[in-house]
Amino acid sequence: MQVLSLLSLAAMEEPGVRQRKKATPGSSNNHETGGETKPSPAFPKVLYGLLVVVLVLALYNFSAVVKSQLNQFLGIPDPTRHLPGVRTNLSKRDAVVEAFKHAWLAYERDAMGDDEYHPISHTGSNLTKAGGIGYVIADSIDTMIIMGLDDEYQRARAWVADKLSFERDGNLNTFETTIRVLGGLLAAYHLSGQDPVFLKKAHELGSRILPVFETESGLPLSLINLALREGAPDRDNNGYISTAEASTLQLEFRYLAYLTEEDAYWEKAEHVSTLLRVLHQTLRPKMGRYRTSPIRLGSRGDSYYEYLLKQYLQTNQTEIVYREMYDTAMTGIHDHLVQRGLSSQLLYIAELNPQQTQGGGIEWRLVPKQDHLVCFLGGSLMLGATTSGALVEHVSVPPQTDELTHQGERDWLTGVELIDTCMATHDTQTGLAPEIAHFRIPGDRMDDSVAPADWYIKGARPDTPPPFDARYILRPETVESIFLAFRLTGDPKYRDYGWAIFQAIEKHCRIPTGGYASVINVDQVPVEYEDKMETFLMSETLKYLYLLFADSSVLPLNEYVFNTEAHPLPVFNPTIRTGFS
Ligand code: DMJ
Repeated sequence: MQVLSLLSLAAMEEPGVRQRKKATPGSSNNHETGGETKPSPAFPKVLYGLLVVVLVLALYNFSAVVKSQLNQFLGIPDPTRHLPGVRTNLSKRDAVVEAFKHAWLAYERDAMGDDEYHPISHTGSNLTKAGGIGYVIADSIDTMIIMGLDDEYQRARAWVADKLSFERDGNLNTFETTIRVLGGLLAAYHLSGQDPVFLKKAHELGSRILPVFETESGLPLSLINLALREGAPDRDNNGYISTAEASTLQLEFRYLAYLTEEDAYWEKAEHVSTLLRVLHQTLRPKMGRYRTSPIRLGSRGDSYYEYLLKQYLQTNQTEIVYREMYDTAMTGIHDHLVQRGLSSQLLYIAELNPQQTQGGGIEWRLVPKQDHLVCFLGGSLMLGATTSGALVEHVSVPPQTDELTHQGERDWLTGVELIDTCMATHDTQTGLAPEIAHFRIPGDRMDDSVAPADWYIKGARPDTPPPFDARYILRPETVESIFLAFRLTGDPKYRDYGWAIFQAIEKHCRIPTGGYASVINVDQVPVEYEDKMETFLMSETLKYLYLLFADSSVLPLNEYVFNTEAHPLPVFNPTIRTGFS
């Protein structure tokens, strides 16, 4: 199409060229009117002109730089700068499907219907004594649809239709239930071609969760009793709810509102965003019922930032307020949290911890600690750069500098570097990354023999029990970012990264009798297991790996947003508008 436009532009210019030549004394036309029989001197000029056109066209077609510059000069959008098809890597994609089946079939055999799975003891367990609500099943069902596992899907669907009950008189975590079960049912509804079973269950669950918002402030309560339809505060956390927990319900509730046309879901979830906006804009954490707490992209903070961008994307980039909140937050992160390793210059995201000063004030201390959870941010920044940070409607793959705002360019580069850092933390005995990495800083008094590299696992000592930080619990964040980076760049190095992680999981986490287990020390071979297979292995880690090796037309990024548990929800044009700006 664009080649055609260029040709028609060139054709339109031709007469003008001839006209100018006509007016030139001694030009070929003068000879033509003179009726000369000898070859016209204009002929070689036409040939010459044709040669130039052919040359330009050849360059246009074979040189991306010339094409891009010509297009830019002529104001023509360049198709090659848009999403090129990324082909499936069949053998790697199928290896991931096999891994999913290895996990699912073991769960189905040993613990069907239970909320959690323990692959070494071959048992299941539930989150409350009142019985399970199918955490694993709801979390896995959309992955089955995406992978085309029809037999497994039919059995899981039958369980949802016949056995899933929310009449459970016990306290469940509001955030986890929303992102895993509600998110999973909503994605299953969409991907199954709108099977009403899933919407009915999602609607019922949403209505049972809704009472958590019945608080003085409108901030949700951390726990929900689905049978009593009553929220409850988390006493272990003195009744406080973390930023991430309060702000990671919105994609699910908005989509539920859109499907059911019940505005309450939208409004209650959105009210939380209005409260958090004030909090983050004024940077006065000690407001009213807010408590000063660490500022971090890891646990208790992570998905707040993720959902700022994704709320903007979910509503087809129409809710500008979320873009503004996202942009402000990313600038804050760059101003305060982005750091570099001492010798390697690895880019990482530190934490800010509040400390009481002698005068009773608060001082913020930078802690060189990065949770594995933070690794979601690399891909998220890149996705944000190509949407919130884009100057054009369709950004190239990979983006060209002139397509991004200054902030978009900054975020893109940070995202790329952060993924490399996350990959560097896989440089362990197992090739798996630890739960938490610390980075060397001047004067840290770390012994070089314990922390020879730029990053280290705090508390790890030979011949002593491994610290909590040394675990790998099948988390998805690095492969999530790798998947996004691959879709946005087409750079095969990301498939290599993902494949290396997949192989490490296969080698060290796979239990021969079925399922996958967490390992308690990524720097010890052979590994010791923790008898737990987290549900996010099947909902996130294996789904993102599958998508990494699949065709880029599977769940295109401009049509879907993935909730924080990797459940894809479609982008839609909202009928309800944000009530704040
Ligand atoms: C998932 O349950 C979600 O991604 C959540 O936002 C935090 N991380 C876990 C997986 O690591």
